[in-house]
Amino acid sequence: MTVISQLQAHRIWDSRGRPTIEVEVTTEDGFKGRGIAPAGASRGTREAVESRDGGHRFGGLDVQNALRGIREEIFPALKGKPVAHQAAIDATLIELDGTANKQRLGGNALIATSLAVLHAAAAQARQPLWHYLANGQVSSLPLPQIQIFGGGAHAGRRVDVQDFMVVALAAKSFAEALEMTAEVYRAAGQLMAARGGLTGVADEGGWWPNFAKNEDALDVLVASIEAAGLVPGHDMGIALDVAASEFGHGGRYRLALDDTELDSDGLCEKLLDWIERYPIVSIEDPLAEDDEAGLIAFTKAVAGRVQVVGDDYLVTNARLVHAAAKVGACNAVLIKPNQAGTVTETREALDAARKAGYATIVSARSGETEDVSIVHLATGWNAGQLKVGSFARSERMAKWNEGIRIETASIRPGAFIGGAALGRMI
Ligand code: 2PG
Ligand code: MG
Repeated sequence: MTVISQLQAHRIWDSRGRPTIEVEVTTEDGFKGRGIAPAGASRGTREAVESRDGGHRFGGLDVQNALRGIREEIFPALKGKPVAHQAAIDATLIELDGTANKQRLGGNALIATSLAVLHAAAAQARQPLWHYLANGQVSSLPLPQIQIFGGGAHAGRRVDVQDFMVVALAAKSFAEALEMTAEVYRAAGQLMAARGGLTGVADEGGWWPNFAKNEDALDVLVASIEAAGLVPGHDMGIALDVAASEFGHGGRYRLALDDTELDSDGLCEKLLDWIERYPIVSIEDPLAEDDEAGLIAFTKAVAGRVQVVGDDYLVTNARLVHAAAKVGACNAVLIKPNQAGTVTETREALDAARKAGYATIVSARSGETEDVSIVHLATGWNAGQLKVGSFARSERMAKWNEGIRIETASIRPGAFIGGAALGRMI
């Protein structure tokens, strides 16, 4: 069995022009794998912590300490280990770091290394990554959630809600889901231009949210779906990431754009009202990560109708997913590898979600690169759904385009289950 012989780490740059980590693993027989750490802006407090140098250089975001840790500690520990033993390698990384939140070596150092090992293992198996991960099990292309307007922490808090997205419910294939979204994205740009509100894009490529109220974004979204010749709620649904932890703590929520402050029940009511009036099929982080009672109440109120996704609240952590399932909070889990810190822990969170009957959505971060690993994870692990940001800018399009390549090259017809991938039942 082929073993790791070389591991190189260097600083590259992410989609926000910030430093990030790239690791390249080489096996003794010359197979290579590359992993890159993405970076979030709206982060859960319980996710794996990045190692950043602090100081003035690059706003304190340089990663030299993390790179040193990879070279001086991680490489010696992994050298000579079989590249296909992902679980053992990830266990070594976790042990080496030795902290509960990976703050010593850094979640960014660990996930870049873990992903590089995974890619090298697929390379030595001479398989595309998704195929290697599927390991003979059924796999399918995920249903995309694609952002049309960016907001919250990704748009200078111009609006409070972070992601206004669409879901191509009627698409028969991944490629068709993208075709439908392309038309909606274009229509939304034209509508914004007509309103005099077209002023560029937010961090994930969604149109800049030039709105007077949060709800206006929903109106323009519905109008965009119609302008694209699609039927809202039938062909195309709406998905929101409220990212409520960004504007709410201790059960109080301050919607700056709407100039209102709501308690947990008040925000629940507002969202329920939106669900009545707009074709919303999925809501992520409807309440803050510290508002479990609110999340339970909201999940119960929309059971069977709307997917309720835990991101900041569950941070791709199997233990937290188990606990949420026990109390009935959320019915779907966002799966972000860098929140967990290793591939194995990411997979454990996905397995915990499945066991609980929760849907799963593999997700990118707002700070991304050309790395397309998450498309392979979503497909190979048969996660059902994928969230990557908008339909513009190459760090996003690289991933959508990778999905097209996988679908074109390899998947059996009928493998795309479309809207059926949404979790709504719990
Ligand atoms: C999220 C992600 C992606 P960030 O909240 O789901 O939209 O944002 O990477 O900034 O946490
Ligand atoms: Mg989120």
